[in-house]
Amino acid sequence: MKDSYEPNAEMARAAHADKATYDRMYAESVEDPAAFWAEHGKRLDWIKPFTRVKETSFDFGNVSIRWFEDGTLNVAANCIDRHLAERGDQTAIIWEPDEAGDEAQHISYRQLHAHVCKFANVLKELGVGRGDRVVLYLPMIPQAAYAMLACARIGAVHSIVFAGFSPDALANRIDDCQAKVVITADGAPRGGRVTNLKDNVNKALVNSNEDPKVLIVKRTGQQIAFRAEGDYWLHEMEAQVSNDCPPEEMGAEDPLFILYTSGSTGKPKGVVHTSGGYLAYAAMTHQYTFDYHDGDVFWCTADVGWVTGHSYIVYGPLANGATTIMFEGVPTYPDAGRFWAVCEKHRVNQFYTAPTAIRALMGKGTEPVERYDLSDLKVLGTVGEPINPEAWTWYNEVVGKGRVPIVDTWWQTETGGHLITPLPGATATKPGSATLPFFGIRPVVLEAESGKVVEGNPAEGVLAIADSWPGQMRTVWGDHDRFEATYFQQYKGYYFTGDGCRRDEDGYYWITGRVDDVINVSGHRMGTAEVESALVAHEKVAEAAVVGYPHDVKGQGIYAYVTLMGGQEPSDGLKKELADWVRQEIGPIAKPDLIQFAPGLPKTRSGKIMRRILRKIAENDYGALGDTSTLAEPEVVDDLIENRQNRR
Ligand code: 6R9
Repeated sequence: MKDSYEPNAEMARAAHADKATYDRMYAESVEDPAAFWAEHGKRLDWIKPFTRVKETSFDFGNVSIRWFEDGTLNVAANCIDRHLAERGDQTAIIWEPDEAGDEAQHISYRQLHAHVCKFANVLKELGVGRGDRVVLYLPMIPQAAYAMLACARIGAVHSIVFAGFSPDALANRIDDCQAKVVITADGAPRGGRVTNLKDNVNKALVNSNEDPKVLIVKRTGQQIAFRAEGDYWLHEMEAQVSNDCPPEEMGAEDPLFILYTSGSTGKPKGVVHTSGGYLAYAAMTHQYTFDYHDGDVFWCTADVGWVTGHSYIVYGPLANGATTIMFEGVPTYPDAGRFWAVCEKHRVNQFYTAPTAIRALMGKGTEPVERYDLSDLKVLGTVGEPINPEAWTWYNEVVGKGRVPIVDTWWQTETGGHLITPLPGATATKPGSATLPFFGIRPVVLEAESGKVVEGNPAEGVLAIADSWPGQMRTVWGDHDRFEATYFQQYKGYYFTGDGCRRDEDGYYWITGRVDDVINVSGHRMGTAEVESALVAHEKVAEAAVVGYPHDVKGQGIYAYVTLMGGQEPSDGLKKELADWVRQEIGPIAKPDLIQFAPGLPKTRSGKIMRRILRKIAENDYGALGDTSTLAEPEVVDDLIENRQNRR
């Protein structure tokens, strides 16, 4: 395995940035961020141009992040209307349905405009206006993009809930943001199986404190439980509204969306992104990181329920007038060649996926890749978790045939867009490293305990960011104190990412994973506390502790230690019952991979569960258990080791 790859010279010549350009622009961006972003803020169409650029403070107690504050714009107009004169007939969205045999749809910018305007008028008809919240619980269909842009057009705030989440998770989010409308579909086909989304919404509303109207997209035509009151079919309402809907003039700092993400406590945080800064940053990173050029076909395989789908299926690409693919299906249906079939069929130029998908496909061998012509590929991207060098190399050699640069993009829901990433024409890559910061990003490595900045290379510690960038989240919905406490309290003056990292002798960043109680399952964040509270909600469970352990395909798997209520007998049947219970409570991604019944959990004398020890046991790493002398009952550890569930 090679450990470094220079950028391809031919690519560098045509790229938006070669190494010299990156070096120059990066230096400018950190020396005078206000001047740099004043220039690059102009990539958007402003109704009233901004005069104030950067007003940001990371001071704990007074954290405030405002970009382009006095400018006004409309995000949907930036993603659609301004492209109409030049590229009205160009395809904006290619929709690839779940069934490989079903026809793909090509939606031009002009058609997108009409769809979004109609959708926006339907929302208005349902009483939605500026600042109102709309929850989207949808499959990967074009209407998901229409709904997002329709909200943006009328100044409403969308909050997408991943369609794989349970009714309870949906209800919590509807309540937290007090949604006025929920948009869903009759059914969601994925990998040949159909989820009845409308049923889930009905269940959620039974437990919700809110009474939102429900707008239903007809996707499958299946029978649904349509309620006599409060339910509306999109197609029926669309027939009654005009397709003229002028965009609202919004402030740069008006919220565009809320997206809930797991943290180290049980309750998901509503990450708030605003309009001007977010869109400028999503668009600029989309252009530079993927070296996107006019006419290219871009495909991000994420779901719009995650931030990656927001920034790199919808907002970034459409702001750039790109052709973006929306894929309803999964990588392995009808077979393990599906990704590559779609790449060939739509002549994809930039392809962006997750390490977990690469590892799963790697397990199916090279034949499903070799069946297809992938010669249009120019850039391959990854996101979501650290990519192991084996998977990186397979991606490079088998998919890219050694001629396509790989961009390993490190970022978060909170950051809006890429923070650490190679640029294809500029950055030499090393398998497993996210490489160097994007324009305007000042990463620092801090000593975990003391918070001291680790100067010089190499360095190891936790990753923080020293200054704001336009795509940064602004607050936690309804709880600014939680925003400050989560990201700015522990290390004063910095945005703390929650990730550990290493910086090598060349100044390259290597993300080592979360340092908090968040685990990364197939690129999705799961708070261990969320899984624990689901487990203890089960009547037979007295106590539970959840940790991550290395998993070949998922990156991390979920390992749950469970103490049963008195009188309950451990059994394989009960394990299955508990795993299914969590699946039902939160969703399939939260289902524990391994459950171990434990008569007791290792605790300090003050009653704190020693997760460090549980993590080591789950990892089969007993040599490194560390100090167990502070345990109240050291002998429980021996029992845990004896009965561990891990393979090997
Ligand atoms: C975009 C997204 C964020 C967390 C982040 C980190 C991990 C994401 C990564 C990566 C190593 C990469 N992560 N990209 N780790 N290399 N290229 O995934 O957002 O769902 O909020 O997750 O994912 O741990 O802190 P989100």
